[in-house]
Amino acid sequence: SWSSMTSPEPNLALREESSDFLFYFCSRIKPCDFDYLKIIGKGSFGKVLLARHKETTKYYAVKVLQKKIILKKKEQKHIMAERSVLMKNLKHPFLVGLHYSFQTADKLYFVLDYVNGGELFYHLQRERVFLEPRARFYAAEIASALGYLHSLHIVYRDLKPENILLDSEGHIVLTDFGLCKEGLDPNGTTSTFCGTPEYLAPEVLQKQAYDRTVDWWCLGSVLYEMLYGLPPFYSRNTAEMYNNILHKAPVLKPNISNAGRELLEGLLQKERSKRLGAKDDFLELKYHCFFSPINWDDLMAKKISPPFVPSVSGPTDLRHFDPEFTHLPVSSSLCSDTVMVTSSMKEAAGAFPGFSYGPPADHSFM
Ligand code: ISQ
Repeated sequence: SWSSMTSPEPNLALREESSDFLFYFCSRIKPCDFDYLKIIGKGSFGKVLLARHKETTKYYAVKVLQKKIILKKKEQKHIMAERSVLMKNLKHPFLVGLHYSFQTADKLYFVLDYVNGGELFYHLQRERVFLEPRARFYAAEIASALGYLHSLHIVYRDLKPENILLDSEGHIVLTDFGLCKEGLDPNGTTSTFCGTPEYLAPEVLQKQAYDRTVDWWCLGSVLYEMLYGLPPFYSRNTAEMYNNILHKAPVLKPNISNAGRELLEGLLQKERSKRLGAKDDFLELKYHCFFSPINWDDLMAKKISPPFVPSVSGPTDLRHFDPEFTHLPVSSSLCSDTVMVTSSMKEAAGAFPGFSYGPPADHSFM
């Protein structure tokens, strides 16, 4: 047979690359199918844009990553991991949905749900703290999303403020699977350090083995900040904060309920084997008394009215996005139809085989 005569590797690579090629020309979706309206987020790898699909006039958040930068950082495995995570057919009410991914010679594109209620922590900063029922609602929606990911053997790992958005109704949407927004250190050199360490679990800080329990630590950090107004272990001095995360007990002042403090103590356990969720994962949170007012079936069905509705007038209302981003000019190169297979770009172009994705296209005309 074929497979016994030749190594399967080259065949596989060929098939995957040509499928990208086919996808690009045959599918209904390509960069120029969208109008790129505004930049709504920016990181070292690329940016997130508000885009309108020309034909349907539907709005999407399109994440555009520069292959060159990813390759320089030897991060392509990371990106392919994000894509495969996003595409494990993930469907959950509190996880951002991926509609398509595709690539050109120099860029990768993710077409995602567009969410414009603002970052959860934008609202937290305005109000300093949330009352317990509101914090409980957000923590429950986040916990159910994390529990869902864990059930598929996915560890989110870097739950952090900027990845937690509200939709226009006030429900949680988690974004960014395995990508860090920050990345350039002050010298502009490459760095493996992603963002601030405030939510990093002790085992991650120490570069030890980690598992799904890191997510419960991060949830504890988010809940702590919602209730107390500052992250646990916070210090202006980063070295001190590191030290606090590793060695100090969290300060749990008695202005919150006993159930709340007990939950935080369980989630912010430094030793991961003792952390709440170490044994039965999400179930241990689900049945914790802090969450006893939550009907989890109603929560999943979005039947619980959000405690706060962000004021947005419509999809193009960008009031909750940082003007630092939205005032930037949108690059016109996003819709230049310079297609793959140009020789100088071949190195970058071939590095992400099988990246492109979309609903099956209609090839009956061929
Ligand atoms: C969706 N809507 C707004 C902002 C976003 C940022 C990252 C990923 C998805 C997003």
